[in-house]
Amino acid sequence: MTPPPFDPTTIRRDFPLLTTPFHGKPMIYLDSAVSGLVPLPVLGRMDHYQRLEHTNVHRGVSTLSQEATDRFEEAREKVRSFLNAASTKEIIWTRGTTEAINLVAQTFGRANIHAGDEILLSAMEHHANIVPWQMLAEERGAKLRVIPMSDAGELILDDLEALLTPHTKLLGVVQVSNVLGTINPVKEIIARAHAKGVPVLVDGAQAVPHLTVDVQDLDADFYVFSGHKLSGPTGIGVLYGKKALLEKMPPWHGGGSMILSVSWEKTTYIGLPGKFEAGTPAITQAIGLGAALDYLQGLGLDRIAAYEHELLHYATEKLSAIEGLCIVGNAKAKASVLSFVLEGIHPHDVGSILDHDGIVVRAGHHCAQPVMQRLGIPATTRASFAYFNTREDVNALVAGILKVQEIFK
Ligand code: C6P
Repeated sequence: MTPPPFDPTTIRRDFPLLTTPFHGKPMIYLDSAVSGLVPLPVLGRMDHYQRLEHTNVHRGVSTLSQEATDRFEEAREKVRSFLNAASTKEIIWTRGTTEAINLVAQTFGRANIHAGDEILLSAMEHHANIVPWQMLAEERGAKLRVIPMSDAGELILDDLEALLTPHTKLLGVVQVSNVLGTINPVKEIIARAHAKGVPVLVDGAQAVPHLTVDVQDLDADFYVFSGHKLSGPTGIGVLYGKKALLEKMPPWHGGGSMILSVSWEKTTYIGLPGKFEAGTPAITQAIGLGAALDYLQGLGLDRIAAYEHELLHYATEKLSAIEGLCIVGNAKAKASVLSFVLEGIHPHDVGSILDHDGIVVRAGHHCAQPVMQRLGIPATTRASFAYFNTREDVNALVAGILKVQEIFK
């Protein structure tokens, strides 16, 4: 049976914020890269769980506790299936992308990275995939090296083999840049790193809302993302790691739920994934993330990707036609992010004036200061698109930008 056409008008009804007056107008939300809106079915699922199903998990013999544990573990299975991981043992709940990367740095990193070693990162990483490694490098006397990028915002991979030295202990790369929208060829990068025996961590925070991800096909060693960019709630994220690697890594946080036995002399730990999940987890949020995956899969991940691709193309054409506007990030492969600068106008002013018109965008360095330094700009204004945005939203953005230019004339 042919599915009905992708219809953002109907989908928009699931997002009350889009019909709530904002500065006296309906809101135009073009900031899904900072955090996605959560649709009603996901809110409903969390509300239902919290009202009628909630207690702590992995702790009790009560029916309520066993059922809460089942719901929580079903959510983990949904994530496993979403990423096509081989096992739920490879899916570790975290608070988000940032915590997942810190977990890898503090466990895999501390166990494997020593004085004189190198960590190779790309020039377009978010601070979340720089700072944890810098902290570790400082502690260990290791060194960060950087895969350069072109002015268009594409990684320059010509010298990748030379950058992968016998000292390289990990390569970290973002799949989709949060500033430039660039889709990096992570499968190729992983294959080339593996040929030199180097494991790879992929930051998928901006990729999972827009691309179909198969961690086995990518052969990623670690893959991380946040629930709140994926139509789910904040406070929940995922570390995927290959079982063989996770098993060798020491635990990170210690406490309840991650132990097999504790005495004053010694503690022993349970296996995966619990070894990395000390304390009461974000149960409602994990169930919410599972519901978000159901919701997105119900809309069709391929259909979302195709729709957003077309919308980005439309927006790129429209914004390119504005005199005095320069798009930042012109890679051939891009997803859902459109950064720009306006000649003679600071991005913060652009963002504030658009905001008064009910258009929500982000202005700043987007937690990627090295990208700004590389491009020689202090900041950009960034519009980011989701499956509920429409051509009308793009037209409103264009009108808003023209108004900003008029004010600064
Ligand atoms: N980027 C943005 O506006 P957390 O905060 O842990 O959920 O995600 C961090 C993060 C890591 N990697 C990438 C590529 C990201 O885009 C983000 C979050 C937001 O671009 C907020 S700074």
